[in-house]
Amino acid sequence: MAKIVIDPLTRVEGHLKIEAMVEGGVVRKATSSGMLFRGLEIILKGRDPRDAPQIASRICGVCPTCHCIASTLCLDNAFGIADKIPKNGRILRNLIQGANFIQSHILHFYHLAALDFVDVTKVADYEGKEPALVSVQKFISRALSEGNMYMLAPFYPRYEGDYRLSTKENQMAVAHYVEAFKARRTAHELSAIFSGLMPHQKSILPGGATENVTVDKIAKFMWQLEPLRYFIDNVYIPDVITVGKAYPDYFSIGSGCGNYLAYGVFALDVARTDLAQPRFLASGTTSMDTLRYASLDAAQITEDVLHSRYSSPSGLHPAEGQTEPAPYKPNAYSWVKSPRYKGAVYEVGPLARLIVNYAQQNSIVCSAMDSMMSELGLAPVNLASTLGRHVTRALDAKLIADEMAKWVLELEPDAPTYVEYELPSNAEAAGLWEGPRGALGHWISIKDGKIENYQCVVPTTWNASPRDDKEQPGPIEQAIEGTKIKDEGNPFEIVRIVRSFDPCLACAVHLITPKRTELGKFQVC
Ligand code: NFE
Ligand code: MG
Repeated sequence: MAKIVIDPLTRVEGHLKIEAMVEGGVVRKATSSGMLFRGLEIILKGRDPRDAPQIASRICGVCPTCHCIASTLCLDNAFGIADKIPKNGRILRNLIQGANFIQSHILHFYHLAALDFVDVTKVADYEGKEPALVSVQKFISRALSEGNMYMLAPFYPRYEGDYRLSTKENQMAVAHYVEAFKARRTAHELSAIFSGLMPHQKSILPGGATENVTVDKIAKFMWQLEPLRYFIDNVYIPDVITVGKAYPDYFSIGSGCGNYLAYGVFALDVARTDLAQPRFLASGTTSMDTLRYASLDAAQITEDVLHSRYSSPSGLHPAEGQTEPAPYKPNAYSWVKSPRYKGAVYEVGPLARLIVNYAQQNSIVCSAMDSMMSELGLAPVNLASTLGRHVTRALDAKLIADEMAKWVLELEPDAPTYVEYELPSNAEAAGLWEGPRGALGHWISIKDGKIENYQCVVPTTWNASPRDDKEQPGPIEQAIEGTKIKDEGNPFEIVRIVRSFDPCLACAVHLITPKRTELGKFQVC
């Protein structure tokens, strides 16, 4: 049996290690390990609850807005004002959140995952006019002419994939890699119109949002959203389709657990405060086997820690959750806990979000997904795959950007954006929302005006979870198991599968020297 160790698996957020046992060219067992302890849940204890949204948003620089909103929803609920948020406050939150979804999805495809399918060394003769592209082009040419591939960072070192795009398609993809930086800047600036700053926005707080709504800001937002919608429709989605047509087998590779869960995102009304709140993308669960929609019961969420580096009890609901680090716990191989729903393994993320809403027969989602499946000749089951996750993430970006163009027109200039509240001495509450990478939950308990307990279960906790108390592998582990590996010394199939989940372990840096020649370790045992 051969053992593949990929540590760190690069081009994901944070430090992720993947191990795979291969026999007869097929992965028989895979493990996913979060190699970083952060302890934000512990840091929050004992603090003023009103500090939680700002501290919790520091969990991540890529998805800070969803953490801020999940934390704010906890406080809205705890303070008894969840159904009193003014219309402007609700819409401002959606717009600030939507801009971050767009930024994050473009980042993931162009700057993290697409390089698994694009061969930058094929663009050496590109005659571009765009200055940024020309400089990328020059640096690639110099590295190739000097025969020093390590000059090609961040494109190299890499596993050598079976690169199938034509030279022209590769050239185009690298041009779009450069354009995508500008798109991401535009998305951050879009958010900042109403959030004041990105990342770690300053506007969203319990009761609504602080930024006043003016005609100028509405016009600026509309004007700035348009280039992003153009980029998504004319660059991002066509590029995903190009990759999909070149790699049709990746619509059957990396399928995963087949169960999907979403908390829902983008409030359309604040009349209700529970998971039945009308949201543009609704909460719920489904499975690829049945495609039947079921509503979600948040009381059925638990977190196992049998194989996680915590000494706290296993199987607790997050409202009762504990975070006691135990770095040397026997048989533990990850700092990630194992969230489960009704004891089963669930995938979260854009695929989960859209397939749940497809099962619920959300007409906007069904129409977008049916037309994409028809363009690529796919059935729904093919979306449970490496490229299915990319396709649904691109559609997620489009659907959200299109709705944002409508929401901004619903803002009412000079109308209130937040309501006042009183701080209770004691309360317990949850904030369930979605980040770009999927279902995000925060749970708070307040005692004597201070945070007594705070627990977060983030999207990557679901997807990168290790085996649970029943030894059920997590979604990423299941997606890798059963995969055929052409060459154990160059396991590009594994990194393609893992990156399709867009994992984010934490915003910390694990250093690797530029001279290090080893991408992973390969041993026969
Ligand atoms: Ni750090 Fe995040 C998103 C959240 S992932 S990127 O999206 O919450 O676990
Ligand atoms: Mg947690």
